Amino acid sequence: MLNMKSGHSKTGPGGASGGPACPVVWLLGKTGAGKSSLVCALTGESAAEIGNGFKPCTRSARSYDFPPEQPLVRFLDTRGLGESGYRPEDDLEACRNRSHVLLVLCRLDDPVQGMVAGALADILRHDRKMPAILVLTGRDLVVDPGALERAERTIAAGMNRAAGRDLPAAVLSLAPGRAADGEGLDVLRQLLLDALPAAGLVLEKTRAGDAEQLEFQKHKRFILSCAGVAFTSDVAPVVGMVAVPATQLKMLHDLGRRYGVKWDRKIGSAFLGTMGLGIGARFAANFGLRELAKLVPVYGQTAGAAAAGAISFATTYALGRAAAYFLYRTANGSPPGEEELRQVYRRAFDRSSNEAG
Ligand SMILES: Nc1nc2c(ncn2[C@@H]2O[C@H](COP(=O)(O)OP(=O)(O)O)[C@@H](O)[C@H]2O)c(=O)[nH]1
Ligand SMILES: [Mg+2]
Repeated sequence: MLNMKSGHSKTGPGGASGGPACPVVWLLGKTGAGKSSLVCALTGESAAEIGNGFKPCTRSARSYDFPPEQPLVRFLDTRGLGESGYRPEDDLEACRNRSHVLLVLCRLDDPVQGMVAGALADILRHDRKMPAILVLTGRDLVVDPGALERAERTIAAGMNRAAGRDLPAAVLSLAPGRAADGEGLDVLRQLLLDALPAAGLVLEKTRAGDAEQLEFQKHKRFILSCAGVAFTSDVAPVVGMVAVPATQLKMLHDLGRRYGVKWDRKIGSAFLGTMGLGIGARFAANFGLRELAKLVPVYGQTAGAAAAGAISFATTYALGRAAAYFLYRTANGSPPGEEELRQVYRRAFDRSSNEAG
Protein backbone atom coordinates (compact mmCIF):
# COMPACT_ATOMS: atom_id res chain seq x y z
CA MET A 1 0.00 0.00 0.00
CA LEU A 2 2.93 2.27 0.55
CA ASN A 3 3.48 2.84 -3.11
CA MET A 4 -0.16 3.62 -3.84
CA LYS A 5 0.22 7.38 -3.97
CA SER A 6 3.24 7.23 -6.19
CA GLY A 7 1.57 4.36 -7.98
CA HIS A 8 1.12 6.19 -11.22
CA SER A 9 3.32 5.00 -13.91
CA LYS A 10 5.69 7.93 -13.91
CA THR A 11 7.75 6.23 -11.25
CA GLY A 12 7.75 3.21 -13.52
CA PRO A 13 8.65 -0.33 -12.61
CA GLY A 14 11.28 -0.76 -9.98
CA GLY A 15 10.69 2.67 -8.53
CA ALA A 16 12.44 3.76 -5.39
CA SER A 17 10.09 1.73 -3.21
CA GLY A 18 11.59 -1.51 -4.50
CA GLY A 19 9.13 -3.81 -6.25
CA PRO A 20 8.29 -3.16 -9.87
CA ALA A 21 4.99 -1.43 -10.57
CA CYS A 22 3.98 -3.92 -13.23
CA PRO A 23 3.87 -7.67 -13.78
CA VAL A 24 7.23 -9.32 -14.41
CA VAL A 25 7.83 -12.09 -16.94
CA TRP A 26 11.04 -13.98 -16.21
CA LEU A 27 12.78 -15.46 -19.27
CA LEU A 28 14.92 -18.42 -18.34
CA GLY A 29 17.04 -20.09 -21.00
CA LYS A 30 20.52 -20.53 -22.37
CA THR A 31 22.19 -17.89 -24.46
CA GLY A 32 20.82 -18.38 -27.96
CA ALA A 33 17.56 -19.98 -26.81
CA GLY A 34 15.58 -17.12 -28.34
CA LYS A 35 14.81 -14.89 -25.35
CA SER A 36 15.46 -11.62 -27.17
CA SER A 37 13.72 -12.92 -30.30
CA LEU A 38 10.69 -13.86 -28.22
CA VAL A 39 10.45 -10.40 -26.67
CA CYS A 40 10.50 -8.97 -30.20
CA ALA A 41 7.79 -11.36 -31.37
CA LEU A 42 5.52 -10.74 -28.37
CA THR A 43 5.85 -6.97 -28.32
CA GLY A 44 6.24 -6.26 -32.02
CA GLU A 45 9.27 -4.11 -31.25
CA SER A 46 12.37 -4.33 -33.42
CA ALA A 47 15.51 -6.13 -32.28
CA ALA A 48 17.33 -2.80 -32.11
CA GLU A 49 14.68 -1.22 -29.89
CA ILE A 50 14.72 -4.25 -27.61
CA GLY A 51 18.50 -4.30 -27.50
CA ASN A 52 18.72 -0.64 -26.51
CA GLY A 53 15.87 -0.93 -24.04
CA PHE A 54 17.41 -3.60 -21.84
CA LYS A 55 18.75 -2.32 -18.55
CA PRO A 56 21.18 -4.24 -16.38
CA CYS A 57 19.94 -5.46 -12.99
CA THR A 58 22.69 -7.82 -11.87
CA ARG A 59 26.01 -8.77 -13.43
CA SER A 60 24.30 -10.75 -16.14
CA ALA A 61 20.56 -10.34 -15.58
CA ARG A 62 18.79 -7.44 -17.26
CA SER A 63 15.29 -6.15 -17.77
CA TYR A 64 13.22 -4.71 -20.58
CA ASP A 65 10.08 -2.67 -19.96
CA PHE A 66 7.21 -2.61 -22.42
CA PRO A 67 5.94 -0.31 -23.70
CA PRO A 68 9.06 1.73 -22.96
CA GLU A 69 7.23 5.06 -22.56
CA GLN A 70 4.69 3.69 -20.08
CA PRO A 71 5.65 0.21 -18.89
CA LEU A 72 2.85 -2.30 -18.45
CA VAL A 73 4.99 -5.42 -18.35
CA ARG A 74 8.62 -6.13 -17.55
CA PHE A 75 10.75 -8.88 -19.04
CA LEU A 76 13.63 -10.22 -16.98
CA ASP A 77 16.43 -11.88 -18.94
CA THR A 78 18.95 -14.06 -17.11
CA ARG A 79 21.52 -14.21 -19.82
CA GLY A 80 24.55 -16.29 -19.11
CA LEU A 81 22.82 -19.56 -18.35
CA GLY A 82 24.72 -22.45 -19.89
CA GLU A 83 27.88 -20.49 -20.61
CA SER A 84 31.05 -21.94 -19.20
CA GLY A 85 32.15 -20.31 -15.98
CA TYR A 86 28.76 -18.72 -15.34
CA ARG A 87 27.38 -19.26 -11.87
CA PRO A 88 23.64 -18.61 -11.93
CA GLU A 89 23.08 -18.48 -8.15
CA ASP A 90 23.33 -14.70 -7.78
CA ASP A 91 21.03 -13.96 -10.68
CA LEU A 92 18.48 -16.53 -9.60
CA GLU A 93 18.54 -15.10 -6.10
CA ALA A 94 18.09 -11.54 -7.36
CA CYS A 95 15.21 -12.39 -9.70
CA ARG A 96 13.43 -14.89 -7.52
CA ASN A 97 11.09 -12.71 -5.51
CA ARG A 98 10.46 -10.17 -8.22
CA SER A 99 8.77 -12.24 -10.89
CA HIS A 100 5.20 -13.30 -11.49
CA VAL A 101 5.52 -15.86 -14.27
CA LEU A 102 8.40 -17.92 -15.59
CA LEU A 103 8.95 -18.64 -19.28
CA VAL A 104 11.42 -21.50 -19.73
CA LEU A 105 12.96 -21.31 -23.20
CA CYS A 106 14.67 -24.29 -24.81
CA ARG A 107 15.75 -24.44 -28.43
CA LEU A 108 14.72 -27.72 -29.97
CA ASP A 109 18.03 -28.21 -31.80
CA ASP A 110 19.94 -28.02 -28.50
CA PRO A 111 19.61 -31.19 -26.44
CA VAL A 112 21.90 -29.95 -23.65
CA GLN A 113 19.43 -28.39 -21.20
CA GLY A 114 20.68 -29.66 -17.84
CA MET A 115 21.60 -26.27 -16.49
CA VAL A 116 18.21 -24.84 -17.38
CA ALA A 117 16.47 -27.78 -15.72
CA GLY A 118 18.61 -27.27 -12.62
CA ALA A 119 17.77 -23.56 -12.45
CA LEU A 120 14.07 -24.31 -12.99
CA ALA A 121 14.03 -26.87 -10.17
CA ASP A 122 15.80 -24.39 -7.92
CA ILE A 123 13.36 -21.56 -8.65
CA LEU A 124 10.25 -23.70 -8.16
CA ARG A 125 11.65 -25.22 -4.98
CA HIS A 126 11.69 -21.71 -3.53
CA ASP A 127 8.36 -20.72 -4.97
CA ARG A 128 6.01 -23.64 -5.58
CA LYS A 129 3.22 -21.37 -6.76
CA MET A 130 5.13 -19.56 -9.48
CA PRO A 131 3.34 -20.25 -12.76
CA ALA A 132 5.74 -21.56 -15.41
CA ILE A 133 5.36 -22.09 -19.15
CA LEU A 134 7.68 -24.13 -21.35
CA VAL A 135 8.56 -22.39 -24.63
CA LEU A 136 10.19 -24.69 -27.18
CA THR A 137 11.85 -22.56 -29.86
CA GLY A 138 13.60 -23.47 -33.08
CA ARG A 139 10.78 -25.51 -34.52
CA ASP A 140 12.02 -24.62 -38.00
CA LEU A 141 15.54 -25.78 -37.14
CA VAL A 142 14.62 -29.45 -36.78
CA VAL A 143 13.49 -30.49 -40.24
CA ASP A 144 12.76 -34.17 -39.78
CA PRO A 145 9.25 -34.56 -38.28
CA GLY A 146 10.22 -37.64 -36.26
CA ALA A 147 13.26 -35.91 -34.81
CA LEU A 148 11.17 -32.83 -34.03
CA GLU A 149 8.62 -34.89 -32.16
CA ARG A 150 11.37 -36.69 -30.18
CA ALA A 151 13.09 -33.42 -29.30
CA GLU A 152 9.82 -31.92 -28.05
CA ARG A 153 9.05 -34.98 -25.97
CA THR A 154 12.54 -35.36 -24.49
CA ILE A 155 12.99 -31.72 -23.51
CA ALA A 156 9.46 -31.44 -22.11
CA ALA A 157 9.96 -34.62 -20.05
CA GLY A 158 13.20 -33.26 -18.58
CA MET A 159 11.65 -29.91 -17.68
CA ASN A 160 8.50 -31.48 -16.23
CA ARG A 161 10.69 -33.71 -14.06
CA ALA A 162 12.68 -30.70 -12.87
CA ALA A 163 9.51 -28.73 -12.18
CA GLY A 164 7.77 -31.59 -10.43
CA ARG A 165 4.66 -30.94 -12.51
CA ASP A 166 3.55 -30.89 -16.13
CA LEU A 167 4.22 -27.47 -17.56
CA PRO A 168 1.94 -26.05 -20.23
CA ALA A 169 3.99 -25.73 -23.41
CA ALA A 170 4.12 -23.79 -26.67
CA VAL A 171 6.25 -24.78 -29.66
CA LEU A 172 7.33 -22.02 -32.00
CA SER A 173 9.71 -20.84 -34.62
CA LEU A 174 11.48 -17.54 -34.14
CA ALA A 175 13.40 -17.66 -37.39
CA PRO A 176 15.11 -14.31 -37.97
CA GLY A 177 13.92 -12.22 -40.88
CA ARG A 178 10.70 -14.17 -41.23
CA ALA A 179 7.23 -13.31 -40.01
CA ALA A 180 6.69 -14.52 -36.49
CA ASP A 181 5.16 -17.96 -36.06
CA GLY A 182 1.51 -16.97 -35.64
CA GLU A 183 0.17 -20.30 -34.46
CA GLY A 184 2.82 -21.02 -31.84
CA LEU A 185 2.69 -17.43 -30.62
CA ASP A 186 -1.09 -17.58 -30.27
CA VAL A 187 -0.76 -20.67 -28.07
CA LEU A 188 1.83 -18.92 -25.94
CA ARG A 189 -0.28 -15.76 -25.68
CA GLN A 190 -3.22 -17.80 -24.46
CA LEU A 191 -1.04 -19.59 -21.89
CA LEU A 192 0.25 -16.23 -20.68
CA LEU A 193 -3.27 -14.90 -20.39
CA ASP A 194 -4.19 -17.95 -18.29
CA ALA A 195 -1.11 -17.72 -16.07
CA LEU A 196 -0.80 -13.97 -15.62
CA PRO A 197 -3.65 -11.90 -17.12
CA ALA A 198 -1.93 -8.65 -16.16
CA ALA A 199 0.81 -9.53 -18.67
CA GLY A 200 -1.29 -11.54 -21.10
CA LEU A 201 -3.74 -8.69 -21.74
CA VAL A 202 -0.86 -6.36 -22.61
CA LEU A 203 0.75 -8.84 -25.00
CA GLU A 204 -2.32 -10.25 -26.71
CA LYS A 205 -2.91 -9.44 -30.33
CA THR A 206 -5.29 -6.64 -31.18
CA ARG A 207 -8.45 -8.44 -32.02
CA ALA A 208 -10.73 -7.56 -34.85
CA GLY A 209 -14.12 -6.36 -33.77
CA ASP A 210 -16.95 -3.90 -34.17
CA ALA A 211 -16.58 -0.13 -33.95
CA GLU A 212 -16.95 -0.12 -30.17
CA GLN A 213 -14.18 -2.70 -29.76
CA LEU A 214 -11.91 -0.81 -32.12
CA GLU A 215 -12.43 2.37 -30.11
CA PHE A 216 -11.75 0.42 -26.92
CA GLN A 217 -8.36 -0.75 -28.27
CA LYS A 218 -7.24 2.90 -28.19
CA HIS A 219 -7.92 3.10 -24.46
CA LYS A 220 -7.02 -0.42 -23.40
CA ARG A 221 -3.45 0.36 -22.39
CA PHE A 222 -4.67 3.28 -20.33
CA ILE A 223 -7.11 0.99 -18.50
CA LEU A 224 -4.38 -1.63 -18.08
CA SER A 225 -2.10 0.96 -16.53
CA CYS A 226 -4.81 1.85 -13.99
CA ALA A 227 -5.41 -1.84 -13.32
CA GLY A 228 -1.68 -2.35 -12.94
CA VAL A 229 -1.58 0.25 -10.19
CA ALA A 230 -4.29 -1.73 -8.40
CA PHE A 231 -2.29 -4.90 -9.07
CA THR A 232 0.71 -3.59 -7.18
CA SER A 233 -0.95 -1.47 -4.50
CA ASP A 234 -2.66 -4.62 -3.25
CA VAL A 235 0.33 -6.89 -3.19
CA ALA A 236 0.81 -5.61 0.36
CA PRO A 237 -0.89 -7.82 2.94
CA VAL A 238 -3.58 -5.30 3.78
CA VAL A 239 -6.20 -5.02 1.08
CA GLY A 240 -6.10 -1.54 -0.42
CA MET A 241 -9.70 -0.64 0.13
CA VAL A 242 -8.82 3.02 -0.18
CA ALA A 243 -6.12 2.92 -2.78
CA VAL A 244 -8.03 0.91 -5.33
CA PRO A 245 -11.25 2.94 -5.39
CA ALA A 246 -9.17 6.13 -5.68
CA THR A 247 -7.45 4.69 -8.74
CA GLN A 248 -10.76 3.54 -10.14
CA LEU A 249 -12.41 6.91 -9.65
CA LYS A 250 -9.59 8.68 -11.43
CA MET A 251 -9.78 6.11 -14.22
CA LEU A 252 -13.50 6.79 -14.75
CA HIS A 253 -12.92 10.54 -14.96
CA ASP A 254 -10.07 10.14 -17.42
CA LEU A 255 -12.06 7.68 -19.52
CA GLY A 256 -14.90 10.18 -19.71
CA ARG A 257 -12.51 12.76 -21.08
CA ARG A 258 -11.13 10.25 -23.58
CA TYR A 259 -14.64 9.46 -24.84
CA GLY A 260 -15.67 13.10 -24.87
CA VAL A 261 -18.24 12.66 -22.11
CA LYS A 262 -17.85 14.70 -18.96
CA TRP A 263 -17.78 12.29 -16.03
CA ASP A 264 -19.99 14.17 -13.61
CA ARG A 265 -22.40 12.98 -10.94
CA LYS A 266 -25.15 12.41 -13.45
CA ILE A 267 -23.04 10.15 -15.65
CA GLY A 268 -21.50 8.51 -12.61
CA SER A 269 -24.80 7.53 -11.08
CA ALA A 270 -26.22 6.49 -14.46
CA PHE A 271 -23.24 4.18 -14.95
CA LEU A 272 -23.32 2.72 -11.46
CA GLY A 273 -27.09 2.41 -11.64
CA THR A 274 -26.84 0.49 -14.90
CA MET A 275 -24.15 -1.69 -13.35
CA GLY A 276 -26.88 -2.71 -10.96
CA LEU A 277 -25.16 -1.25 -7.97
CA GLY A 278 -28.30 0.53 -6.83
CA ILE A 279 -26.63 3.85 -6.40
CA GLY A 280 -29.29 6.33 -7.24
CA ALA A 281 -29.89 10.01 -6.80
CA ARG A 282 -29.75 9.71 -3.04
CA PHE A 283 -26.04 8.92 -3.21
CA ALA A 284 -25.22 11.02 -6.20
CA ALA A 285 -24.77 14.12 -4.06
CA ASN A 286 -21.71 12.75 -2.33
CA PHE A 287 -20.71 10.30 -5.00
CA GLY A 288 -17.12 9.55 -4.23
CA LEU A 289 -14.73 7.13 -2.72
CA ARG A 290 -17.09 5.46 -0.29
CA GLU A 291 -19.60 4.69 -2.99
CA LEU A 292 -16.89 3.36 -5.23
CA ALA A 293 -15.64 1.12 -2.47
CA LYS A 294 -18.88 -0.75 -2.98
CA LEU A 295 -17.63 -1.73 -6.40
CA VAL A 296 -15.17 -4.05 -4.77
CA PRO A 297 -17.60 -6.53 -3.18
CA VAL A 298 -15.90 -9.14 -5.33
CA TYR A 299 -13.28 -9.19 -2.60
CA GLY A 300 -15.71 -10.88 -0.30
CA GLN A 301 -16.59 -13.55 -2.84
CA THR A 302 -13.19 -14.33 -4.24
CA ALA A 303 -10.52 -13.06 -1.91
CA GLY A 304 -10.15 -16.46 -0.32
CA ALA A 305 -9.17 -18.00 -3.61
CA ALA A 306 -6.94 -15.35 -5.09
CA ALA A 307 -4.33 -12.83 -4.10
CA ALA A 308 -5.93 -9.48 -3.39
CA GLY A 309 -3.65 -7.87 -5.97
CA ALA A 310 -4.92 -10.10 -8.74
CA ILE A 311 -8.52 -9.40 -7.77
CA SER A 312 -7.92 -5.65 -7.70
CA PHE A 313 -6.40 -5.91 -11.13
CA ALA A 314 -9.37 -7.81 -12.48
CA THR A 315 -12.02 -5.59 -10.90
CA THR A 316 -10.29 -2.43 -12.08
CA TYR A 317 -9.79 -3.74 -15.59
CA ALA A 318 -13.39 -4.97 -15.81
CA LEU A 319 -14.72 -1.69 -14.43
CA GLY A 320 -12.70 0.21 -17.04
CA ARG A 321 -13.92 -2.07 -19.83
CA ALA A 322 -17.55 -1.65 -18.77
CA ALA A 323 -17.16 2.13 -18.40
CA ALA A 324 -15.62 2.36 -21.88
CA TYR A 325 -18.60 0.47 -23.28
CA PHE A 326 -21.06 2.62 -21.39
CA LEU A 327 -19.37 5.85 -22.51
CA TYR A 328 -19.18 4.79 -26.14
CA ARG A 329 -22.83 3.89 -26.25
CA THR A 330 -23.89 6.94 -24.27
CA ALA A 331 -21.94 9.25 -26.58
CA ASN A 332 -23.77 7.62 -29.49
CA GLY A 333 -27.15 8.23 -27.90
CA SER A 334 -27.98 4.60 -27.00
CA PRO A 335 -26.87 3.83 -23.45
CA PRO A 336 -26.73 0.09 -22.76
CA GLY A 337 -29.14 -1.77 -20.54
CA GLU A 338 -28.25 -3.35 -17.25
CA GLU A 339 -28.00 -6.93 -18.49
CA GLU A 340 -25.78 -5.94 -21.41
CA LEU A 341 -23.41 -3.86 -19.31
CA ARG A 342 -23.05 -6.50 -16.65
CA GLN A 343 -22.16 -9.01 -19.34
CA VAL A 344 -19.40 -6.73 -20.58
CA TYR A 345 -18.13 -6.40 -17.00
CA ARG A 346 -18.35 -10.13 -16.31
CA ARG A 347 -16.55 -11.12 -19.48
CA ALA A 348 -13.75 -8.62 -18.86
CA PHE A 349 -13.47 -9.83 -15.26
CA ASP A 350 -13.19 -13.44 -16.38
CA ARG A 351 -10.52 -12.65 -18.94
CA SER A 352 -8.46 -10.60 -16.48
CA SER A 353 -8.74 -13.01 -13.58
CA ASN A 354 -6.87 -16.29 -13.61
CA GLU A 355 -9.01 -17.89 -10.96
CA ALA A 356 -10.79 -20.41 -13.10
CA GLY A 357 -14.11 -21.34 -11.59
N1 LIG B 1 15.74 -20.28 -37.13
C1 LIG B 1 15.57 -19.95 -35.85
N2 LIG B 1 16.50 -19.23 -35.22
C2 LIG B 1 16.30 -18.93 -33.91
C3 LIG B 1 15.13 -19.34 -33.22
N3 LIG B 1 15.22 -18.89 -31.96
C4 LIG B 1 16.38 -18.22 -31.87
N4 LIG B 1 17.04 -18.24 -33.06
C5 LIG B 1 18.30 -17.60 -33.38
O1 LIG B 1 19.24 -17.86 -32.36
C6 LIG B 1 20.04 -16.72 -32.12
C7 LIG B 1 19.90 -16.30 -30.68
O2 LIG B 1 18.60 -15.78 -30.46
P1 LIG B 1 18.32 -14.71 -29.32
O3 LIG B 1 16.89 -14.34 -29.41
O4 LIG B 1 19.31 -13.62 -29.36
O5 LIG B 1 18.58 -15.63 -28.04
P2 LIG B 1 18.88 -15.18 -26.53
O6 LIG B 1 20.35 -15.28 -26.33
O7 LIG B 1 18.16 -16.21 -25.71
O8 LIG B 1 18.34 -13.82 -26.33
C8 LIG B 1 19.58 -15.63 -33.07
O9 LIG B 1 20.41 -15.64 -34.20
C9 LIG B 1 18.19 -16.09 -33.41
O10 LIG B 1 17.81 -15.62 -34.66
C10 LIG B 1 14.16 -20.10 -33.93
O11 LIG B 1 13.10 -20.50 -33.41
N5 LIG B 1 14.42 -20.38 -35.24
MG1 LIG C 1 19.29 -12.14 -25.76
